[in-house]
Amino acid sequence: MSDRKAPTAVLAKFDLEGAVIATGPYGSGHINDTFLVTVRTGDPGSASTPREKRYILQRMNDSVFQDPDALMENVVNVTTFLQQKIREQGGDPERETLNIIRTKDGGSFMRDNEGNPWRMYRFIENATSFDQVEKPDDFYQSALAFGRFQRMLADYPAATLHETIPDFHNTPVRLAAFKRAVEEDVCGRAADVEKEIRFILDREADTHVLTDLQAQGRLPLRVTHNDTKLNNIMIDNATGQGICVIDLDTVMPGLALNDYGDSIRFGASTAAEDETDLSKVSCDLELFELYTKGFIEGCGGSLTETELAMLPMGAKLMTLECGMRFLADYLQGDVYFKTHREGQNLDRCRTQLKLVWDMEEKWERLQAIVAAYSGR
Ligand code: ADP
Ligand code: GN1
Ligand code: MG
Repeated sequence: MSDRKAPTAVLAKFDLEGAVIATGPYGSGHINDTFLVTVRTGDPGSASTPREKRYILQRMNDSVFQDPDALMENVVNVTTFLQQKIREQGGDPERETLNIIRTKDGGSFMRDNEGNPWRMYRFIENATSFDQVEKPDDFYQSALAFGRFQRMLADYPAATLHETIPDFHNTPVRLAAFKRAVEEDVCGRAADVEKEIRFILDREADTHVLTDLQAQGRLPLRVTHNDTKLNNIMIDNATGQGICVIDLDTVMPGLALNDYGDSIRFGASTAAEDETDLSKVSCDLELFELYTKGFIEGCGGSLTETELAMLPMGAKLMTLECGMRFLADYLQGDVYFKTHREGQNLDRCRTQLKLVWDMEEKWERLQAIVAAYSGR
């Protein structure tokens, strides 16, 4: 990230509960520019001890999300809906979903002088978002929470949601975009990654398995999160439970299998997403099992027979899709995902392809695990 501090002019527009005392870059998301903002609350002249309060400020990535108004309308509506549900269930709506901090003139976001869109959330305290599984139970808890999240949105009016990124998990469309990136080869990088290109093209037949089932009406469209990485959930430091699902930019109608699969590709891997030593990368069967158990439980019996049967395919396809997205971005000059070093998107692609390969090797075992938790 180039800017180390949140711009004062932007901070001044938000309705904060005190004077800003610190700001700095935060988190490891690949899309938005995220800052932690700390304010000191209370009247400086009063006898009571001043307290600190924290916020998350984000410059939204408007080349990825081209319609910030539509996106924030989704976030406002989804979080309001979730807050109501959480309240009804006796939970804490200020902690168990995102809370938007309004601008002083009541907006859900603002634009700076250059037209960049910025928004702010209440910081979820005493909870952690993990970049890798440290304790297996955290992964199980994340599965429960992502499953529950989907269940809570089961009666959300899906038709009112804007599609913030069209065809976001349409794998055949992603494959077509990947092929274009290979053909155009704008950076002259394709020749060096022939092996990876071939690996992806060899799996063309897989890419449309789920979209075909969907087209045949055999997979239901649900309101899903669509970006269920482990670091998009806050795990409560005290209880160890998945307390809050964050990063709601891609909440859209989608397949439950994609939410399941995206979590597996990220969290059930034995290595980081950008690990350079591929011998360290594999799909951990214990973690696969834990997540499968938790997700099925979290969905509370709502998954259909076909969805259950297709869970391993969901895991494989989300991993393959992510691999082709990373490679397409590498070929296009690293214009989509944030990178912090040369070749990082290629490294990310390679871990995904290694995971796909490993899942194929373990295919029967993945299916057996899923069957054991599906009541089949
Ligand atoms: P990106 O789309 O770039 O991934 P996220 O919205 O996921 O952006 O935010 C990046 C990181 O910032 C998250 O992984 C998490 O660590 C942290 N974060 C985001 N929102 C909050 C919040 N409300 N409270 C605490 N941490 C947050
Ligand atoms: C991005 O925003 P973040 O870092 O949580 C991406 C996901 C990818 C992921 C790969 C909007 O997620 O689709 O799976 O990187 N989000 C968007 O790590 O493209
Ligand atoms: Mg994120």
